[in-house]
Amino acid sequence: MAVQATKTSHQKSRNSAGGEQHLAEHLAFEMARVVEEAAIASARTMGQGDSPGADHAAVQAMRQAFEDVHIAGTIVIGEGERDEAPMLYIGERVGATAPAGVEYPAVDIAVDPLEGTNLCSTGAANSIAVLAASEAGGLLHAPDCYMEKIITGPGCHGALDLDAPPADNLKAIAKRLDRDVDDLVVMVLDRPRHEKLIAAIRKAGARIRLISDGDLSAGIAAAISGAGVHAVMGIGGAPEGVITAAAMRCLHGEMLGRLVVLNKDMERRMEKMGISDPHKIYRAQDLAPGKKIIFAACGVTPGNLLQGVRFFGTGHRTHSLVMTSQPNTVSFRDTVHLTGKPDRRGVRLF
Ligand code: VTB
Repeated sequence: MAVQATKTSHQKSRNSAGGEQHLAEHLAFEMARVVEEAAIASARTMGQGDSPGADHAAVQAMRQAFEDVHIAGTIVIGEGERDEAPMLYIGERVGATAPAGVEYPAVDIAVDPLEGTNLCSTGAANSIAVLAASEAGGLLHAPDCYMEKIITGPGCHGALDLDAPPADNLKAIAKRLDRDVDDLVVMVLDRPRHEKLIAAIRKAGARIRLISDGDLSAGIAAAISGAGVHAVMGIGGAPEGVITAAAMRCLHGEMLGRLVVLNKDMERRMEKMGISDPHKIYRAQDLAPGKKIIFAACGVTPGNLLQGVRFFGTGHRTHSLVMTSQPNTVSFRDTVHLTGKPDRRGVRLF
């Protein structure tokens, strides 16, 4: 049996003084368990060269873990439409069954059970299990398309322009961070579509880290000083963009995003999803407008921000980032899960 804190009931949280805050913190704790379960399951497959298998393990574990969370949850960003995803599909209801007479809070959830499936299957850095949650309506129902993004830290509010040349944005970022452009590190997805962007960043003199996947964890790193990344630029997934925005709401990072509309057909699909202006430039608060945002990510493979899952025979250890916007808390959670018989080794400090 895993060693875990005892659960308190929501009824108690609601009735106590500051109950709303307790509820947010308690829910964040439960959400941390959800991403940890997904991370543990997928981390077992690390380096096996089986991306679909890694993803499946994460999805299954996450779906199961939701059954212990005291919410009336709805997946708003997930594994796809109902007909293409058996679990965690968009519109799926998740959460524990409430006893008669008890109503659990309605929560919208955006999940990416394994962000960076290829990273996990090759044992590369920075794959994470991640989710964002909010009161109903607090997360944009983003279509599964691309999004053009710039993500930086809290110091860059109002300094970015998605239509400006990369060199101008880099100058603005450098100025806000009290340094020169050639001191900056920019993360960019290594894709042919970024050829011009990469050339422009190089010409401006900034340093680059090309990543094969995972602009979500890169975006979070850009908003946490000391993580060694000052900006993320380029085109990545829109669903990942919404989850990144939820993290930005907790970290006060600056983010601009615009959906990439390739044709009229896509424009019509967006209209159907309630997006009337497909060319709109979104900020974090537009993509994740919820008042009560919860964000939880757990490292699968070792990364910039989070350790990967470590297994040691009688248990395993996870490292998660768990945040709430109200109260505004950012916690790094280092958890030893003791699942086997007690042995001589016990718990290590690090
Ligand atoms: C990015 C990246 C993801 O998808 O969002 C990317 O962060 C965008 O799609 O890890 P392409 O792979 O088509 O460029 C991922 O690579 C996978 O979800």
